Amino acid sequence: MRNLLLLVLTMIGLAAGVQSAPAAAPAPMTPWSRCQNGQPATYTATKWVHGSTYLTAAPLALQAGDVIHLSATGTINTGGWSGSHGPAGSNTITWGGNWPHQGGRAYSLYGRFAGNGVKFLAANTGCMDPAGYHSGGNDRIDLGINDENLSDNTGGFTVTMRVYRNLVQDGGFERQPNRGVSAPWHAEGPDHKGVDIRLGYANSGGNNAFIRTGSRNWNAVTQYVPLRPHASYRMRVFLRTSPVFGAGYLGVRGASTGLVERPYGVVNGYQEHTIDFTTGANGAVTVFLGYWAPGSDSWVQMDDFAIYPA
Ligand SMILES: [Ca+2]
Ligand SMILES: [Ca+2]
Repeated sequence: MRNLLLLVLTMIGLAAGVQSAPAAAPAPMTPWSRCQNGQPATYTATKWVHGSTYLTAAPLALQAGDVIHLSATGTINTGGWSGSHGPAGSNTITWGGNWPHQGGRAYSLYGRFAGNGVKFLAANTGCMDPAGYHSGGNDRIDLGINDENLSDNTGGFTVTMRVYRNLVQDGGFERQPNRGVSAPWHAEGPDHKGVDIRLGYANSGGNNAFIRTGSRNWNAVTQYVPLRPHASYRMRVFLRTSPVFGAGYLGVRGASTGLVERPYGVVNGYQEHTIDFTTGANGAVTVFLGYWAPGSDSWVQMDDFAIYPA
């Protein structure tokens, strides 16, 4: 009787298993999600901006894919009858005259993308995607005070700039120009590997990388990633494999010794792998994902590599 009950329960369990949808893989972590969720920025720096500043470079430069957050504290006195102001300036929107930021708030701290000259209020931007301002690739923000007469100003603002950046470049393979593996990505091993360009195999976006072979060789996709020594990071990647597969390994290697690697096997549908590591004396690591092939046709697809401060 007891065995029968177990059998019935097992059958119910199997039935439930058949009916339930496969668990969706978690969304890849992005600079935007890191900022929105209040997680540590990849880089943080502050700069004192004097009240008489026309334009001065923000403390951190921009790369493609960055999300940024600018905020400021402090007070400036802008001379004459114009009074004292915080970073948001006054409620007056400037028009005409010699205001540096036409259409901005008078006496405010503003930012300006060096690449296209687009200006914005920099008092407290919240999470901000430079791509929304048509700023792409390597760029710089300059900071200034929106005042027609800067020469009589005193005081200044302390500006804090946060940059949320995936330390793996082109971690989603969206900027790969062709089917081969191109910089900043590299390959190990003699067999077929490359990038699927808009073939519907990606975990996110349009592209992913793959290795496919019937050999018994080691093949891997790698990237050299400069990091800070003696710091803690988290690596993430999504992967899936053929039903017949070999011995997979992913992780990060230091300059001389292996830091962390993890085995993986058959994965049906994209699955996220996370590895926490510390760099020790290494000022850079090589991120890798590969496998020893089983001697029959097999493949692995990979997407959304990321390294962020832990
Ligand atoms: Ca003034
Ligand atoms: Ca992708």
